[in-house]
Amino acid sequence: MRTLLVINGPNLNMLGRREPEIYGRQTLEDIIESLEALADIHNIRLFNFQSNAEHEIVERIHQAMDDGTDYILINPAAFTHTSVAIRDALATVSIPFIEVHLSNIHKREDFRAHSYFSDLADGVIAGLGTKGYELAFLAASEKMS
Ligand code: CA2
Repeated sequence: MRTLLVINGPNLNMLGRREPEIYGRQTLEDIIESLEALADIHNIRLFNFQSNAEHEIVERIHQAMDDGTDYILINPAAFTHTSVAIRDALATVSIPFIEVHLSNIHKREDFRAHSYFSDLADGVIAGLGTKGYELAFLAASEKMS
């Protein structure tokens, strides 16, 4: 059985409660539920992790080296545009990953257009809302098989 780790960065625990015009009405729990349903169908073990703290995300990525994680889906949220530390952690563990964003970061403020992750990622999905997570899951599932 393959293992997929889903990581969500800061403030994504607030999804569905604020700014629905940008991030939609679904909660993070809804997203994880739909990924869990897909994981059942595809016989994939799913780990789910959300944190508002950079060092916790770095540590969870380190842990992935020893817990059987084969693939990562990550929405680094605001850390997308700031975190060399999370980038380095992903490069260090060398686990392939897909970067997911709910909003189209290229259609927003200029500072959101740069990601510290995209050049390391297998793929990047932005602007498709929660559907982006499902599409990333399907791509990851194919890549792991
Ligand atoms: O579009 C995305 O998925 C982002 O990664 C979301 C981040 C943002 O900083 C990135 O530029 C793009 C922000 C996540 C904040 O989530 C909230 C959810 C509900 C209410 C307020 C913030």
